[in-house]
Amino acid sequence: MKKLELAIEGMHCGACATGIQMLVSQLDGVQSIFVDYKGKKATIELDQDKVTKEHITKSIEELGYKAF
Ligand SMILES: [Cu+2]
Repeated sequence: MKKLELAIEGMHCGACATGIQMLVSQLDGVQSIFVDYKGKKATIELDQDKVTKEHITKSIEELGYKAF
């Protein structure tokens, strides 16, 4: 299991953070995610054999935010 921190741009309220959390937590291989709206970042625990950082950032970008 790997811990990953992502910076997220484009969130304008707490609901944005919750929406990202809900989406990413449903991805196969994601063990946990916490999105910090004020800190503009996400902390994710993932199984590297099942999901890549690229897949997660792409999913977040499809919601209309920028993740890197
Ligand atoms: Cu919002």
